[in-house]
Amino acid sequence: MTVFEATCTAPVNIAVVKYWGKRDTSLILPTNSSLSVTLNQDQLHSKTTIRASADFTSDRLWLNGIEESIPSNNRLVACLRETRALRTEMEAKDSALPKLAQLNIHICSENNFPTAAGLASSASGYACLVYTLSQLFQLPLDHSDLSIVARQGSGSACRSLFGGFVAWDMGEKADGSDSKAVLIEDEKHWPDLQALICVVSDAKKGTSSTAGMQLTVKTSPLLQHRIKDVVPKRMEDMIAAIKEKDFPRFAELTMRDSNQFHAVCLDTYPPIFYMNDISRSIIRIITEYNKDGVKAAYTFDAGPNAVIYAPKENMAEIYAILSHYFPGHVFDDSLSLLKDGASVAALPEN
Ligand code: 2P0
Repeated sequence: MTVFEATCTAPVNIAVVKYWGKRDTSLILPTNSSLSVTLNQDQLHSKTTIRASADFTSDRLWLNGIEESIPSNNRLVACLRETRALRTEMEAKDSALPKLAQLNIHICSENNFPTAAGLASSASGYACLVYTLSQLFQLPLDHSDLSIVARQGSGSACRSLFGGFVAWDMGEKADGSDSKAVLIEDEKHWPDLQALICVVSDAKKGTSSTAGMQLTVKTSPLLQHRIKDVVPKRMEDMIAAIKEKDFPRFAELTMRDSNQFHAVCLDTYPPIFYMNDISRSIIRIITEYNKDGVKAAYTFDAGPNAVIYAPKENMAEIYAILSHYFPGHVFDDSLSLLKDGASVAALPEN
């Protein structure tokens, strides 16, 4: 029996203008546009293999070697439904195409980064799932089109369909057809920019992003100010800073946006805390390091781990300073260019 198979990898992305809040929770439509930097996937990626065969009696999924239920995962079901519907349309138009849409599939997905790196895997994971399905089904879609499907797996996943600097345009339409990822500049644009990932804690976060952001939408007046008065202008400024490779401007916008994201978490009722004392110490160290001119930027997502962006020439010094204050196990201290991969460092809890 013929087995059809595709294998793909997809990268991790770290937002510099954060996504936080949905206006539609089932289609995953955000309350604001966002922008991220994609880390090189030679070092950090999800890898997915999907097989389709008439021999398979049901759809099955393995994540990092452990079988998971598909029917209980609405988001995964949505990605499968959307891609199969597109394949069904293609098969209806061209009878010579193999009938793949009706076959059961087996999905095997794994991350090459250690769990201890504290990176969210849903972005690279869903981007990879959707891209691999598109390859298996030979879908005639570009990466922006595919991002609309990946978005329905996890919002931040839509931005992992591109390398480099990627905006997620929130869109306006109720059906989500204009809420998609757009490439701002590719991964070759700013090779001097590097990222260092500081692992403060690898513990699972207390409040999931999905639950946390909806509590924020429901309860935080500050979020309303952020989405109306701050993010639209910040998106424009950030795109200009990236295009001009203006590091001090990029860095200030990145740090301000991280600060405001954590402020809206604190403004949520009851409040959500993602940073801890070590996270706040890292902010103080980077602030002190920047006192005579901005040489590094911190950003924190829905957890205590820091990502530091800096020009290549400053990275060894930043690494030495952080290692001095937070000596600990180091996963990988190679300070390669961002386009060649992020550096991953580990910092102890206290
Ligand atoms: C971001 N985060 O822009 C922001 C910054 C966390 C803080 O995207 O519910 O895991 O799957 O759409 O994508 C985390 O949210 O949430 C996130 P869902 P997701 O990267």
